[in-house]
Amino acid sequence: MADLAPPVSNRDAKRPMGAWRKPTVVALVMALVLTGCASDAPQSALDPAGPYARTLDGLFNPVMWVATAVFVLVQGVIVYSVFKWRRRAGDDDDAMPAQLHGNTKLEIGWTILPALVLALVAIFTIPVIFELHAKPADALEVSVTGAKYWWGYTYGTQPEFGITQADGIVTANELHIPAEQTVLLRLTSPDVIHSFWAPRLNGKADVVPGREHTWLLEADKPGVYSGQCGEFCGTSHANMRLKVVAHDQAGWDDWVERMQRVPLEPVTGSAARGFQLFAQKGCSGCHQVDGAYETVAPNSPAAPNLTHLFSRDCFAGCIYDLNDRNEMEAWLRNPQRKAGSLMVVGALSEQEIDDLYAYLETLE
Ligand code: HEC
Ligand SMILES: [Cu+2]
Repeated sequence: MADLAPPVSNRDAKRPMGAWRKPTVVALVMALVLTGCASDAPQSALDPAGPYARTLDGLFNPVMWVATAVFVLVQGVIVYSVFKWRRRAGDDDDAMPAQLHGNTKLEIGWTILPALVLALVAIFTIPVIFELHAKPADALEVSVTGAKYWWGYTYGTQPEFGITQADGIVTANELHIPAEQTVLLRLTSPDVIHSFWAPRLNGKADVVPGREHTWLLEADKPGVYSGQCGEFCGTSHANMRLKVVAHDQAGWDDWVERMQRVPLEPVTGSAARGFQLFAQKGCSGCHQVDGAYETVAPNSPAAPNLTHLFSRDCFAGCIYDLNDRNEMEAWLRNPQRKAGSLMVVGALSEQEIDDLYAYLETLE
């Protein structure tokens, strides 16, 4: 690196012209490489997949052009000045340039102009702020909990969306919604500040303890839209991902129907032993299973409701594949494989892990 920035003295009049070429080339190459990142990124806010994300994109574009114009103008003046008034060979090294102080016209100009630019940006921005904080009456409502380091979703009884069960639907990490339907999220946190972010469906919304923020989502088409926590919240912040699964009408009806069926308690074999172990090993102290383990220990950390665990594809903040049995067994063997995980269990024998797995598998 040393040769990139050789020690340069102000007085070094004979500095060769080529000295600045290398850093310039490096910077240009880096700019090219960085702008080349991830053309098919699944989480790109620049590839909106619903009306709210499109609204934001529609704000981003004009603001970016305004910012680009300001950037080009300011940098242009700087670059122009640097070249025009640079020190030339033969200049008198000890002479001071003319010292100027104050220019009222310029100062008024560069105060008013940015204020006007910001006012222009505000004209675009303010209506969007209101649009994104509306609470449409015909929306599907979901309460979202951002907890260390996973997402919980509770759907209250809403017969117009097929949810008729008195205690609604509770699930984790995968947020299921109908496509082409406004969804109103009510965001809260039991611990620290998180941020709910599914970039193709809307921007980030802070999830703050002791407050309820609302946020809107809507997907144009059925599909899976990935997202993640957007606010540093602790060791496994980067492992606090999520998926939004948007269904067509038939898919939504199936999902709702499945989520309202209470799983049967296993009575024989490995799964029945797993069912017993679920209480004996303390799992039920933290995890709820509807119809079987309804109440958790008062001081337990917030933990995913496991009633329909196997209706999902991913677990533990959507970082592990639920269709891969090895991932789940590794999790039960050592939940600390996810750094900072708040799941604490004693050592389990391989037999116990098999039995617990057999029980968990019945939770579909
Ligand atoms: C001290 C509380 C606690 C205990 C006890 C506990 N867990 Fe957990 N469990 C958690 C928390 C918290 C998470 C979420 C971890 C994360 O994603 O960061 C979790 C996640 C899980 C998940 C993934 C769920 C999902 O949808 O992401 C499964 C499965 C699970 N635990 C099973 C068990 C089993 C089986 C036991 C008993 C052997 C157990 N847990 C004991 C707190 C606990
Ligand atoms: Cu978080």
